[in-house]
Amino acid sequence: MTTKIDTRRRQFLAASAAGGAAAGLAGFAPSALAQGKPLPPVAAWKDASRLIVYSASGVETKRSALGEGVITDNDVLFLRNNLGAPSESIMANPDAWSVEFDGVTNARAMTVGELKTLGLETVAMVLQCSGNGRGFFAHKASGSQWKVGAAGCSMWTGVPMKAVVEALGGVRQGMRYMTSTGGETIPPGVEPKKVMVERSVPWNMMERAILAWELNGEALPLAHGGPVRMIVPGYYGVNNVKYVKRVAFTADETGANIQASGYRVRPIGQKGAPTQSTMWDMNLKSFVTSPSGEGPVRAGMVQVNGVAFSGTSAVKAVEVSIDGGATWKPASFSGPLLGPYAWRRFVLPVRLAAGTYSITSRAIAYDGQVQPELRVENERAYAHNGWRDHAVKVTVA
Ligand SMILES: Nc1nc2c(c(=O)[nH]1)N[C@H]1C(S)=C(S)[C@@H](COP(=O)(O)O)O[C@H]1N2
Ligand SMILES: [Mo]
Repeated sequence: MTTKIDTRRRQFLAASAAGGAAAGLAGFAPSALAQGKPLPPVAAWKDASRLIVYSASGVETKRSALGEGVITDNDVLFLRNNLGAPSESIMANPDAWSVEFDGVTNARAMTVGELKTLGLETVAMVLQCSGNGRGFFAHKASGSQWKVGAAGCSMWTGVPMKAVVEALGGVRQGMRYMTSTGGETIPPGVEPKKVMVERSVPWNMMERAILAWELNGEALPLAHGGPVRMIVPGYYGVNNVKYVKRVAFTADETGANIQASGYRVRPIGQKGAPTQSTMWDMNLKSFVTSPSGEGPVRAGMVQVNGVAFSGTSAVKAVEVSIDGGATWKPASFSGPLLGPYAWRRFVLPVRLAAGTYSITSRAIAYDGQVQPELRVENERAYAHNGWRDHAVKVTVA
């Protein structure tokens, strides 16, 4: 895994060279009420007009709200909770929040206040739910029917896990996983293992992970995991455990359902099992954000704009098609490369006459991978990166 990280860093260097407040617990945002479903109280401060609310635990960013810049702002970043968020009271004194560390030479707890003395790093990272794109599958997989916006690219600031591990005397021999536990209260009468948010990733992900307390320059809100959150850049959303209360280096993966049977890729109709592939690294993906398909487009020059990213290999190039994939043209990058885990913005100017178009994009990575045309059918509708389903249907008048 160490060599993998090094490869990733080299790809990043190659890519650089080549490229150019909380509104109060009770307040529901009025514009959300107008749409039907209100924003959940924990996210009432968000911009409801630019979001799609599926439920209290699933809120998606509209395609158009992903904008044209690189950074996804806090007020439009998607929200996903597997369990009800903890009480706002844990945010009264964020520095007093305590995280227990285990599987290290000197296991002990540390407050956020102490973590802040150990190191500081900012990483630009795509946070994406494993089920982003589920809404394009035909088999009605359970869960929010996300289209493209269960993803955003933001700046996460905190302490490198590596510095924390060093302060605790190093990882103990034989520990193969880094296991993080969410700070939710388990509802009474429920077996903890069934609902607890506890995720294991390969132990040496601690070399790139950070414990973050800031999001895009603001104190990390409870909705996104404040007081402190595990951030594993390049990995799917679920591994980025919010309000983390324990980080343990463990010999085995956690037996919590969310790891053992949840977030496992398997054929439609099959149950999840630990032998199936788990949702760790994100695959290569791109999609168009503008035109968004949310309204008509005027004939003339149009800047086709979108995002491209991967958790395994840097994006080398992006191609755009305005005829549903029959022909492709190379796009150029329209934004800076903010590191190996950020997404890259691309643009292609096209002249569109009146008519209908299917506009889509496909990314090509440094390791030679090309974003596929089709989704891979699977029970929980995870990891959709097929360019055909992600196309935007546009009417030009
Ligand atoms: N403690 C905790 N962490 C969690 C979750 C959760 O329910 N509880 N959900 C996970 C999932 S499935 C996703 S996609 C991301 C969503 O992060 P966000 O709500 O900040 O967008 O958080 C992950 N971390
Ligand atoms: Mo997720």
